[in-house]
Amino acid sequence: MIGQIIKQISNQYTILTHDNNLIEAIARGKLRYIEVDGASSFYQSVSSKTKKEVKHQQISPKVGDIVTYAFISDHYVIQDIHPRKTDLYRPDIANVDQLFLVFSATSPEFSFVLLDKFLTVLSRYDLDIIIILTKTDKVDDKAVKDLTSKLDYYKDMGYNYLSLNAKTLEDKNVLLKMLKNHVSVIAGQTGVGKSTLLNGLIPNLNLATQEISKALGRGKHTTRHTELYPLNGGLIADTPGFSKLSFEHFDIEDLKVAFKDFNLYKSTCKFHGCAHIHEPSCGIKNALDNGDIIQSRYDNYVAFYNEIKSIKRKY
Ligand SMILES: Nc1nc2c(ncn2[C@@H]2O[C@H](COP(=O)(O)OP(=O)(O)OP(=O)(O)O)[C@@H](O)[C@H]2O)c(=O)[nH]1
Ligand SMILES: [Mg+2]
Ligand SMILES: [Zn+2]
Repeated sequence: MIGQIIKQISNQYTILTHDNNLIEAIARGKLRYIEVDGASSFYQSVSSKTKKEVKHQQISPKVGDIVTYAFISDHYVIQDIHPRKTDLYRPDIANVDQLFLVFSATSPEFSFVLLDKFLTVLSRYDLDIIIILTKTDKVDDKAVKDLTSKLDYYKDMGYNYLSLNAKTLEDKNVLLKMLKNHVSVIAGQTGVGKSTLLNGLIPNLNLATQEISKALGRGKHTTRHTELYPLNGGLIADTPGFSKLSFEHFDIEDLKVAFKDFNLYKSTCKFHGCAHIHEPSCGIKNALDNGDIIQSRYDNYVAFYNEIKSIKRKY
C-alpha cells in the first residue's frame, strides 16, 4: 500500500492513504531509498562532492515522503521511501513543489539580508517560491510602500509576492487558487505569522499562534513540528520558524546562479568566470552603477561570497 507521510513524532508517522484515510505507522530503523533513474533528487541537498558518499546511505522517512507500507502482525510498518521530487532540509520536508516564504513588515522586522539568504539557499531546489509579506496592518502606508516597491524588484526576478494581514486574510481566494493541487510549505522566521496564515486558510484548524515575547527579547518558537494539511486538492505544511541558515556545502558557482538578477548582465563582464568583486570591467558592477541592480542585492552577494569562502577555508 502507498501513502504520504503528513506528520512525524519521533518514530510514529501519520500517513494519508490513497483513499483519504489517516493511519498511524512506524518505521523500523533506516530504510532503503528506492532509486529510479533520473527520478531521484535526494542528492539535491548535498554538494556534488558528497554525492557519492550518501548514494548508498539508508535514510529515515520524513514528512512529505511517499511510502510503501504494510500491515504486519498488529500494526502498520513503513517499508520503502519513494524517490523524493524535492528534499528540503530547512524546513525538513520532502516532495513540496511550492514554498511560501513569509516575512513580516514588523515584529520581527523585515530583513532583506535574510530574504536574500533564504532565496540563495533555496535556489538549488526545483521549487516555486512566493514571498508573503505579513503584518502590513501594523506599519504605516509609507513603510508598506517602501517594502513593496523593493519587492517589485524581486517580482521582476521571478519571485511573486503578496502583502497581507494574516489575521484577517482578505485576499484568501488568491492564495487558495495558488495552492490548488500543489504540495506547498510555509517557511520563515518565528513569529512572522505562518500558523496564523494557515488558520485563515483552513477553517477550524486552530493552530497555536503566539505573540513574540518582548520580555524575553527573543522569539519563542510556537510551532514545534512540521505537518501537512489537506487543502484545495493539495497539501500545505506549517513548519517551525527558523532564521539561521548555513552556506555549508554551498559552492561559489551556486551563488552566482542563485542571484538571478545578475543573469542579464553577466555576459558583459570582461573576464570569463568573473566573481563580480574586484575584477575590472564587471557587467554586474556596471549594472549596479546604472541602478539596474539594487545596492542591497549586490552587498548581500558580496557578504555571502565572503561567508562561503571562509567556510571553505575551514576545511
Ligand atoms: N496584526 C497582525 N498580527 C499578525 C499577523 N500575522 C500574524 N500576526 C500575529 O503574530 C503573532 C505570531 O504569529 P504566528 O502565526 O504564531 O507566527 P509563526 O510564524 O507561526 O511562529 P512560529 O510558529 O514560532 O514559527 C501572533 O500573535 C499573530 O496573531 C498580521 O498579518 N497582522
Ligand atoms: Mg507557527
Ligand atoms: Zn562581473
